Amino acid sequence: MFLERLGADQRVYGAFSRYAQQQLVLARVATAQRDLYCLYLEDGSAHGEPSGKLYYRTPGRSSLPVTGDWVAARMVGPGQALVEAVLPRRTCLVRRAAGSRDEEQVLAANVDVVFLVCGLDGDFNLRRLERYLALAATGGAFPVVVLNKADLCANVAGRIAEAAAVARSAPVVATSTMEPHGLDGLRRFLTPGATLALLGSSGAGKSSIANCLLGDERFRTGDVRMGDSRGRHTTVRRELIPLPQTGALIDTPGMRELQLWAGPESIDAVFDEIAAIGEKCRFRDCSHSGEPGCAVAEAMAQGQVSRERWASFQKLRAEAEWHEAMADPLVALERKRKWKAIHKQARAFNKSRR
Ligand SMILES: Nc1nc2c(ncn2[C@@H]2O[C@H](COP(=O)(O)OP(=O)(O)OP(=O)(O)O)[C@@H](O)[C@H]2O)c(=O)[nH]1
Ligand SMILES: [Mg+2]
Ligand SMILES: [Zn+2]
Repeated sequence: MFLERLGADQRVYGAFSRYAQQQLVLARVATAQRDLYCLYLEDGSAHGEPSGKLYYRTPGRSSLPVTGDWVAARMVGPGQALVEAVLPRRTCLVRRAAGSRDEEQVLAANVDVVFLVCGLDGDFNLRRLERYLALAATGGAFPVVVLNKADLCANVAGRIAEAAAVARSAPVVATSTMEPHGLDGLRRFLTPGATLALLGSSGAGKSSIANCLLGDERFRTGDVRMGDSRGRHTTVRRELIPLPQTGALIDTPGMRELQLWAGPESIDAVFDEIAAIGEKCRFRDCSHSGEPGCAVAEAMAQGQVSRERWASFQKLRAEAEWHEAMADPLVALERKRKWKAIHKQARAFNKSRR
């Protein structure tokens, strides 16, 4: 069963069953570009477009098919299909759309494990890694931090330790596509029917890793600039490809900047040690910016939390809160009212101490 190999399980077949009676077929989206899709079918592949009903009744662009989606398709000719419905997504990788639109963009759907690839050359950046971890937390995919190009790094153990401090409970694996056993650390995540996705900046080695796991030079790779290790945006689309035995892999283009589409709770999940300390603050809604009895300020003074990580948490939290507030004016109003009250209390307290 080809689609089973690609990850179709009870849940997928269950969600599809109502469409089976309408002479539709189950398919998985390999690529989705400008409303043109490449689909995997149980017996082959097809090109697809959204049906008029799907296209015009969609609540927003993010509900249209993306790479990794399970869909119900109507065959309208040899190798030609109309996608009638997108089955509920179990997980997704979502960010804020590039440009000025305040809109979410779903990068891929139904991803089990997301490899957050970071090169151990000039690409290594813990603050960026935190953003990627927040993206994974938002969509529910299991994150694995992949430190690639281990062959170029003199202190791999040190880098792993630094990344692990930020990754918290997420595994950190060092890899090299240049060494015979360089990807052994990733193999345990290739479980039956699992969908893996590769995310990271351009030049980190996502396509090189994909090719090694596929055992095939399926994706084009490109060299990086000498000075700053930046890639040249060689990969230009998101594409799902079956792995040799079981499961599937999604290669993606390097992201120039990652704008999150995350709620405050995903940020708290990524910075769980800080969020936990924050719960000990005197005020339940402490903004940790000078209120009395702030446990975070105390933890920083004692060196339990680094200044960089704290600044990063605040920045991402503020971004998330801003988006949340933008989404619903009533939420924004309520938040403002609460903060005002807290700051008033804090000012009064500070005054009384003086
Ligand atoms: N030394 C070393 N070089 C690597 C490794 N993995 C990839 N590279 C090189 O890094 C460069 C970029 O690799 P790609 O696989 O194209 O990177 P990418 O992440 O797919 O980049 P985009 O498609 O632009 O997003 C290529 O020159 C690869 O040969 C590695 O483990 N060690
Ligand atoms: Mg690539
Ligand atoms: Zn506080």
